[in-house]
Amino acid sequence: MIKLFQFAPAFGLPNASPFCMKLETYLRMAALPFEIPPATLRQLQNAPKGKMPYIEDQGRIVTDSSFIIDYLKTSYGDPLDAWLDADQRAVALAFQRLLEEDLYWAVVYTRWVEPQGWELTRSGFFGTLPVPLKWLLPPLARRGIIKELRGQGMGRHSREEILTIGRRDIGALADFLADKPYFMGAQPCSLDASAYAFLANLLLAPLASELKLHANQYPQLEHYCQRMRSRYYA
Ligand SMILES: N[C@@H](CCC(=O)N[C@@H](CS)C(=O)NCC(=O)O)C(=O)O
Repeated sequence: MIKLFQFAPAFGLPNASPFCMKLETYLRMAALPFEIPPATLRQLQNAPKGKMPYIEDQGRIVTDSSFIIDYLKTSYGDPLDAWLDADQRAVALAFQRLLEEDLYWAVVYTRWVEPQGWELTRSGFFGTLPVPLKWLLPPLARRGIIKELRGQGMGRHSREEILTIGRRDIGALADFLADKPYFMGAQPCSLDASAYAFLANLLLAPLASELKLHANQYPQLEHYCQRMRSRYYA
C-alpha cells in the first residue's frame, strides 16, 4: 500500500499545503489505494528534500508531487492523461507551472506575511503543537518562508505588485476554465489535481485575502471546486 506522508489537515481542507492536497487528489482521481500515517514533525525532518509531500511505496521513497505522479504513472499506469495530445499536454504543463511556481508564492505571501493571514496560519499550522514548540516554531518558520519568498523573487515585490501578479494568474485560470467542467475539457486530467488543490486553498480556506476576493468574482472557479469535491472527496 502506498504511504502518503503529508501535513495534517488544516483550514477545513484535506490539506492546507496545496502540494500535499494535489497529490492526495491525484491518488483519489487515479483510484490508487493509499494510506496516510498520522502526521508528525519527524516526517518533515525525514523528508529527503525537506518538503512535503513524499511517499513510500514498495520500500522506495519518492519525493516531490510531480515526480511522485511520474513514478505512479510508470508503476501503475496513466488513467488520467493518456487522452491528451501534445498541444493539450503543453497547455496543461504551462497552467501547472502558473499554479505551482507563480500563484503559489503570491498565496504564500498572503498567508505568511500579511498580518491577518499570519494570524490564521500560526493557529492553523502550529496551534496544536505542545508548549514550548507552539511558541518557538512559528517565528522561526515565518522567518524561513520570508527568506524563501525573497530568494524566489516574489518577496522582493511590493504588496500591490504581488497582488497584481496573483490576480492576473487567477484571471487567466478563470478565463481558460470558462464553462468547461474540467481544465482541459469534458474529462479530468492530472492538471485538475493541481488546479483543485490550489484553487480550493484559495477559495475555501477561511482567509479573506485580496486574492480570494478576486477569485470570488469568477463563479466558475467555485463551481469547479464543488464539482471536484463531490466527485473525489464525497
Ligand atoms: N515541488 C514540491 C514543493 C513542495 C512544497 O513546497 N511543500 C511545502 C508545503 S506547501 C513544504 O513542505 N514546506 C516545508 C518547509 O519548507 O519546511 C512538490 O511539488 O512537492
